[in-house]
Amino acid sequence: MKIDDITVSRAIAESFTKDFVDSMEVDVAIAGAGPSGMMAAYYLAKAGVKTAIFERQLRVGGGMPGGGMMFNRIVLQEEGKELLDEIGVQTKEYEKGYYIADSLETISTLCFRSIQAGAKIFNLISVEDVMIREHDRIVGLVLNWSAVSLANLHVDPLAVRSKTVIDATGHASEICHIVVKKLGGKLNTRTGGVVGEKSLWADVGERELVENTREVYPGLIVAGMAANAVYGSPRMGAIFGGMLLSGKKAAEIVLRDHADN
Ligand code: 48F
Repeated sequence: MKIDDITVSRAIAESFTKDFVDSMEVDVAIAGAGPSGMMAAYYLAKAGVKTAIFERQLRVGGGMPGGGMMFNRIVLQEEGKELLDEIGVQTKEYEKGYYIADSLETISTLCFRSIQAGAKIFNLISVEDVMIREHDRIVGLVLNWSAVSLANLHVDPLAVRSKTVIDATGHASEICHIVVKKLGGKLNTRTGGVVGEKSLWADVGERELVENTREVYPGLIVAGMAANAVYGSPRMGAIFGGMLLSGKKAAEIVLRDHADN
């Protein structure tokens, strides 16, 4: 067969555009393809919920591929390890109750599982705003190519509508910051704003992370490190069980809410 260059180009452009246009109305729009965002997407897609993730970077994974200080390994406690067993990532017990996994194997499996379950992941796209309607409810995300802000170009964005948004943007908790800054929005934190993460304390940080994973504003759930930053809990370094459990809990909240409505 002779390869036609234009067929290759048309296949890429048409296939991408079809998925992108289809994702303009989803059940759940997730900002950030780190471990918590992809774990949430996996459980949602597996349950038949139409889910899209928008990721600013060229690659997915957020802070996971770098492991701890560029040693590409991550540590998990028992509950986190069980989630890796479920998606087929190998772990080794290091000491009683402490499991070690390869950060690249983990993040690539999370990406593979979430896409195979039916989630769409769009990389190189940044969330630059939210969409709101009456009753101060968030009803979607406002997107632009990451290259636009990198090149400092003045280009207007496009929008996607969703029943629920998940802020899985990590330490920066960007979507919650947007809500506070642009909507004067009152988050349901003790200050009404983003409280800010505390210094490293893995034991407390991991425990509080799951509690902090919740609806922080109507239509907006916060997950992963963003949840601890928003509610004022400690960071935890390169232990990742909490991130996975947080993603799973975010998915469970959505499934419960969508079943009620
Ligand atoms: O930072 P990240 O990995 O968040 P996470 O899922 O996991 C945190 C851990 O990696 C680590 C940790 C472990 O103890 O604390 O930090 O909570 O992934 C967040 C992703 O969101 C993307 C960012 O590029 C990263 O891949 N992101 C951030 N802001 C935006 C965004 C935005 N405005 N639009 C799109 N993507």
